[in-house]
Amino acid sequence: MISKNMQAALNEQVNKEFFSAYMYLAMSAYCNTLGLPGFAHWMRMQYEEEIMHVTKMYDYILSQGGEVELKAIEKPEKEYGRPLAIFQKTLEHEQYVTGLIHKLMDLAIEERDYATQAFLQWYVTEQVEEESNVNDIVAPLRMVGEDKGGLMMIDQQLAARLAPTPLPVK
Ligand code: OFO
Repeated sequence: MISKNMQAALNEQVNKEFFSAYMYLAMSAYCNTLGLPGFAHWMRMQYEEEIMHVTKMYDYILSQGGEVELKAIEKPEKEYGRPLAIFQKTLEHEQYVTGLIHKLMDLAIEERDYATQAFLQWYVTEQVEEESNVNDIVAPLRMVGEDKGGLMMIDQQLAARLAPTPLPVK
């Protein structure tokens, strides 16, 4: 069982995760317009990953006898600048989401809600991975700058990103 307060906070996070998915889908479309199919693919995989984050939280709310309330999703931007700027924006966004997850954890600790603390631990670990993955892309992008050959090489590497493992259907 979760408190009404925790239920509201988790529903808010579901909405934020949906926004993340929406933003990465917009970034994917934008990368296509830049002629960078590997970047577009990476963003498309990130979109899938965010949908998985949404679904996992949605399932948890229901498993705790809570009510899911889906809210309107904010419109993402359409353009994100050059490749380095796209991934800098991605890093900033993931750092923001990490902060949100930590706030949720603070609430779970304050409420002595042990089940939600255990549940959120998965997201805490996931955010470490999310930030590290993006940092690993920002670094070479800084190095190559606008060099076409360098960007093409990174594009090929990003094209190799695998799809996230699907969650079991409830
Ligand atoms: Fe759901 O981690 Fe990214 O935003």
